[in-house]
Amino acid sequence: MSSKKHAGRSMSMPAPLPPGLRGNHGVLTPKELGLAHMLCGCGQEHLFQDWADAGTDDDKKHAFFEQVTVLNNNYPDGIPGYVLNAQRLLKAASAGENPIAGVKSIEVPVGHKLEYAEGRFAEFEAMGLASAAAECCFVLVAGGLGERLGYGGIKVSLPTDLAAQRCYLAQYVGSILALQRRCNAARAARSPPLPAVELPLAIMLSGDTYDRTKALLDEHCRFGMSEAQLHLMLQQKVCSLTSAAGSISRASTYAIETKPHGHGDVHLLLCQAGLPARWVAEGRKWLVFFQDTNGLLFHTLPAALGVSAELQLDINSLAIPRIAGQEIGAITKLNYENGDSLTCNTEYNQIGDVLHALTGKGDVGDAAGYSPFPGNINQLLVKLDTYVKVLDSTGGVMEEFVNPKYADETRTAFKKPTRLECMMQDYSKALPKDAVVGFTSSPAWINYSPCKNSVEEGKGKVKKGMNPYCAASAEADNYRALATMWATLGCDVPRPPHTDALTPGIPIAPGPMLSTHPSFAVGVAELRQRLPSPAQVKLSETSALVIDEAPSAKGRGMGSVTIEGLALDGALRIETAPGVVLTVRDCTVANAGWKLAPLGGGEPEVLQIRGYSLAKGETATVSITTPGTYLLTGSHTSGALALEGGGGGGGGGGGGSSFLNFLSGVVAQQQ
Ligand code: UGB
Repeated sequence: MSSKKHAGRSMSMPAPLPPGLRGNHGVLTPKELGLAHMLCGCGQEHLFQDWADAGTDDDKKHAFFEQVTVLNNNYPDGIPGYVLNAQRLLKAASAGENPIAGVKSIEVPVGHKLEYAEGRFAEFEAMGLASAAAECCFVLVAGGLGERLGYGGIKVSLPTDLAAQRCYLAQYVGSILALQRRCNAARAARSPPLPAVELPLAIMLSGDTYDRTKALLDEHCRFGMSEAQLHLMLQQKVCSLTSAAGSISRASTYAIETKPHGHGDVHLLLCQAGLPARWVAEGRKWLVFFQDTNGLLFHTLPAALGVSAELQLDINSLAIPRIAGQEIGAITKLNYENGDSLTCNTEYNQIGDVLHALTGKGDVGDAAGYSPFPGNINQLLVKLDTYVKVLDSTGGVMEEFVNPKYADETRTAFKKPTRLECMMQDYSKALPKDAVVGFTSSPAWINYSPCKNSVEEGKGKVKKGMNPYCAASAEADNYRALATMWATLGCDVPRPPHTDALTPGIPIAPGPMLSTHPSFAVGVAELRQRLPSPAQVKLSETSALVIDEAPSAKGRGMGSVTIEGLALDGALRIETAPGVVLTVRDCTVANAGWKLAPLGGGEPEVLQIRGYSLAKGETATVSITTPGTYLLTGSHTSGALALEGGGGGGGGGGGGSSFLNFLSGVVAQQQ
């Protein structure tokens, strides 16, 4: 992947080998000796300190050079290029150089602020779904291990909620496939019909997450995606550095300490894989970048795609109103003295200083605490043809930065090793001057609630007046988002105020546990079809409703479950197989239901990071496995109920009540 300019130079003028290496000439291959010269040529002789003479630890020495080969190959211009960049950035950091030299003012960039189902929301959404969605490719960055969350597993395997137990990866893939089915239905209805498309998904993983993510995908048959539409990319780490001179840190006598280089690696990996160029050649137009644990991601995506399509934005940053001081970047427009301007993310650890320098005020909010600058949620909609041009000119290398924690005021020694980093959103800094840049902001309740922080970290955020962004808040916010959407359409869904009764120090939204499969409804117009008479839908504060439908290619719209009338006070789980079309009408369900319960100790980590478990008392389960058209009606008001539907020809079912009636024939005649 790299041009290895520096490696070539050091080969032509070999640096003298340090003592630790001289005794090893006999055991090292010519290639290994070349790498040793290269390292010494860029000031890394200390890496060979304490090396034993030939005959001792030889396997470890060969392993060391294998590691060097990987590190060298995975950085443009190799390790020498990395060291040079580090020296330059560390010198600037040590001198306290102004990162915004030449900037004369800062302002809020142009963008659309959308409210759910209000103003132009539905119009943008329709625009996004009509064409842009069929021209989309998706890129998930999931190389982060989630140390802040205190979870040992991979974050994409975490359930978005305990009610449906669907993991983030299943949620994401399910959402992409739901969009794909809508696109293909619309394409098939054209005259002449357009061929079906598959919407590709590329996932950037790291050494920490690759094997487990691949195993998760294999175990679940890629959650329904085809092999051809899924691409896994492996992000490598970079060398850690111990000094401003760019000295590489040792993990042990024969190993280099490495650290992640940041989510900006995604551009380099996409460029190397040649995917964007291939996608453009296939006629695709948009690229959606997103991160690993935002369960709300797809609620606003169609509308944001509509904004991108209407304004032909080269980059559209999805955003939420940002609370001053919140640890999310700020979308800013920087105006330079030479007349240039740059719309970009200013990261949360810099925005305070930048604002202080430019406005004299720092990162302060309005009366309600909000910064004037939209908050970056690292969901980026990028115009693909421009992206390919930028990759051609940059090789996918985005601007890097370094953020050392200095040991004292001399700003030379570090408290712990540092490294160069790069950020996905800094793609905007590589855009040509005439690029069209904007943002689409929506309220956080519908747009952003990731699962990033441990309970303890979350409590700290709450003390500062912010969303804790932990497992408990993410789960509650997922339920609350659906509850708010249903209520906006006119359903009776209570939304009591936040409380930390169950999760001390972390106030979360109580209310019904409402969890629907991504295919249930894509967009507000389709949700209206799924809930055609919202005044007839009432969920109690303590109810749980899970709709886990397998998508139906037939039936009314693309969703297979329509709720015309339901009064629920308890737990109802509806599962439908492909080809099932179910209407819920004049239906009452009451049972003891489910309850979030405090932990007793010894629970698995997935519950510990939440701080509670889910106690399932009684559940009315409706599981229909045979294709056909069904009506769920009547009243069931005692005990648990389990109905396994047969149907199709009108048979099957169970439970011995009028709760589930098979009306396939009758409804089929109506169609
Ligand atoms: N990630 C990788 O894939 N590889 C890496 O090397 C690192 C991360 P974090 P961060 O939305 O709250 C970002 O660590 O970097 C993936 C924005 O910069 O969760 O602190 C990782 O798996 C910030 O502006 O976030 O901050 C995850 O999916 C703001 O938007 C993603 O990158 C902030 O996110 C983000 O990694 C936020």
